[in-house]
Amino acid sequence: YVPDTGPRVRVNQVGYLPDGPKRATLVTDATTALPWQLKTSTGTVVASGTTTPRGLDAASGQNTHTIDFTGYAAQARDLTLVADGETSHPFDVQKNVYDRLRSDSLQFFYIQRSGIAIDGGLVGAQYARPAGHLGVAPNQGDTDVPCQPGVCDYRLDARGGWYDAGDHGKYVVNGGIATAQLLSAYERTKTAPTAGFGTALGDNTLRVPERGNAVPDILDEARWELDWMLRMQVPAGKPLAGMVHHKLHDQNWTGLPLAPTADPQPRELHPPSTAATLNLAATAAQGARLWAPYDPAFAARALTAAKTAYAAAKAHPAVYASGADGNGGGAYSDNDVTDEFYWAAAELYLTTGAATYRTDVTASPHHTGDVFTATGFSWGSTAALGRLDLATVPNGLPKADRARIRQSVLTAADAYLATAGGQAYGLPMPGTPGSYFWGGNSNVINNAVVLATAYDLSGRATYRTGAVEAMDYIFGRNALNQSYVTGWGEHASENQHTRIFANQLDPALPHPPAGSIAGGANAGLDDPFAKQLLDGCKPMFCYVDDINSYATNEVAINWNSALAWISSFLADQGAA
Ligand code: 9MR
Repeated sequence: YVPDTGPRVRVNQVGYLPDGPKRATLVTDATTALPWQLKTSTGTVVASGTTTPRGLDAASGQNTHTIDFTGYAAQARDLTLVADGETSHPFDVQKNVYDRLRSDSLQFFYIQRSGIAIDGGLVGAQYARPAGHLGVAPNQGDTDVPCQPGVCDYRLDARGGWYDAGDHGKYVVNGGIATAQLLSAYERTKTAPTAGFGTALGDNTLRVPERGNAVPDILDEARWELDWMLRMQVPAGKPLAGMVHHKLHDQNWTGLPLAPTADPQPRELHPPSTAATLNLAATAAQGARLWAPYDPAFAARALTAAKTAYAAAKAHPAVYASGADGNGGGAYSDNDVTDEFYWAAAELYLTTGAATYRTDVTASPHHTGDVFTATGFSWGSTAALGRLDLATVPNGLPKADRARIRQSVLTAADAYLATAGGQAYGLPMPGTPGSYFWGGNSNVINNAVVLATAYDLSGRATYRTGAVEAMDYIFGRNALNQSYVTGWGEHASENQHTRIFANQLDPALPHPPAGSIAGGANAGLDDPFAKQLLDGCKPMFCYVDDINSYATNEVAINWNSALAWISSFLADQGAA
């Protein structure tokens, strides 16, 4: 199988900021510098130069050159780069190049909502559908869900939340990081000196049913999930009260396509876990401080639930979800919850200022350890979420400790810059197969989030450059010439693995909505379709835009939340 990778000049197909970095990658056998030209849509050459040969790139197996046209700063549409006889896909240089991505990436969450009819008047008729999993036949949940046999003697009303990904499962571990990233995108508008454009995330900025309620729409969206996570908490008086059920999903896997309303499988609550409990503690605590001005009663309820959850987790610190519990839904197992403890303690401390949480923060190994690993944070590795908030949200940690925390973000960003500088395609991930795994696009973006936060903290342009350039990889400057975000870029993913937006299987169904990101290249080839098609692929080639490849091409809330955070940062850069 040889994919059609189009022109050998690889650009960010969406575009570049006028005052941002502008680099492209040429794939060529040439070993010496070649001339390049930047052309307008009518063929006028507006910039030119010579390439920088880089030799063989390990992640792609390609010989590449870098084209640097950062010097070009005028706004224009449909530019192309020409080198070695090849013409790139067209792209824009515009201040507002990312403006609409801010709302597109967030819109994904409304369309993934469970337990509510999706209003085509808001998001387009093709996405309209009746409410799923409200106990209306053939659905068997989620308003009155039993536990798996032997797990509990009660049922819960666990309606609502977002469908996790291409499946109809709902997982507290993963709901947590996704909610947190939406909350942090919003909180950043309060804390980042370079944001200052917070109205872009205010009320009436998203097409959600709550628009016009005087609450920022991004908080309305995050609350849809947080309300559900609160429902997953074990009731008082029951064994493990205050803990949180790990997940709720179908008894057996279903096929594709399948509308949420048509899912006939029994739904089940799976056992509580310490990880899920801490995910609720962290996000409910963060939510409490953000909802305080808008809905004090909800904020108070969230904080109480967070404290109860945290106490329950401390009482039951090693209740792990089983890695084998993967029928009908994903396992999301995680046998190291020290990072979730740190994250939850940090959020509770930031919201309450209480000494007991501060003690737990400073006693955690993650408070002094390196939480920013080379391959980035993710659902199972959440210490960075706590660290980033301790660095950005005002708090009473001793001055020297606060300075050390903030410096740790800059130090991590320096490492990501160094890594990116060594990559033919400019991404802040090491060029080894171990950097290309299930959902890795979100880890690339999360490293960009650290770079962006370093810029927010320091104002140093080099970090802004790193954060912006990392996204070139996502939007097409890569070995496959593939933009991984639906509707964004000349050659973009549109056949992601999902039961709802399964156009590839049924033309009457839509593609995923614009702003949906695919998991990305995965050298593990963890699904049979990718395995048979792509066996032997170089890491950056281990991706296919086919609905059957769930391990390279699924949608997921935790991947879109990373995209939403960075999109808001990028949109702010254009407005600055
Ligand atoms: O994102 C998850 C990834 O890190 C794991 O390696 C993978 C296998 O356990 O599961 C991914 O999460 C999936 C979840 O288990 C079920 N819903 C779809 C998620 C995205 O593929």
